[in-house]
Amino acid sequence: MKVRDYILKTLEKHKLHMTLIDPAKQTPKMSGEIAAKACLAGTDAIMVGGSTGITQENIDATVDEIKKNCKCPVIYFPSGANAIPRKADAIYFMSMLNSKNVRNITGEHSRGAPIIKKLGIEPISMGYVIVEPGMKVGEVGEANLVKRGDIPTIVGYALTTEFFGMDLLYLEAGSGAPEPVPTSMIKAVRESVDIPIVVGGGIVTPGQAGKVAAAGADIVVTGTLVENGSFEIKLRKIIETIHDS
Ligand code: 1GP
Repeated sequence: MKVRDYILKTLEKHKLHMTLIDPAKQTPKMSGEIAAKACLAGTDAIMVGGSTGITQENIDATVDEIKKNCKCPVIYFPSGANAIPRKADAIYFMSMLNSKNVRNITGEHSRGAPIIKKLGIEPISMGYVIVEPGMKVGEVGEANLVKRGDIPTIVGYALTTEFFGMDLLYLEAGSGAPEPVPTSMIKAVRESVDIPIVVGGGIVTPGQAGKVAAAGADIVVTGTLVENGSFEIKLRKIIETIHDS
């Protein structure tokens, strides 16, 4: 089954949790171990990527280790066209709609698309919008950050994503953000578009995950949480909260 279909079919049953693993933060073997624990905890897919330090070597080795340890789909969460993992099941073909640099809107995409086509990786189109504080991805992506609570602007980007015919919309506060995207913004977006909404950045507790899901997120992403030692119990609670929402 295509990963896009898997996401849509799963959404008919429950909301999804995805675990983001950054290959630059640990060895490929350790990434494989994290993926194994995340799968046991019930995550629905593994996303692999990071804003900096991605090389063809570390991304390929990381995807190999994850696939050895976990049956979930592995989706590349790209930072550019320079290193595309050969064995990923799918790639978020994502345009950072509020970047000031065309490179992040369509530039890297037009360089990467022929490689993706050749490798036969499934592209899943996505509008990617960075909300304050944005953290590293806001900085390297040269984002014109959407202010926290700026409903008209976030709704404008959400409608743009839907009108462009993209599969998913990702509202990103940035990895390690002190707070997730405000629930008022997620609610307003939910009321404006029908496409699935992904929310990530700064979600580290079941309470936060529950609020984000209740506000209208269909897919909740956590990354930083799995980088810190023993995370299994907390992750399991977060995933249960999302699946029960
Ligand atoms: C980052 O949204 C993801 O792109 C995950 O963020 O690392 O804060 O969980 P965290």
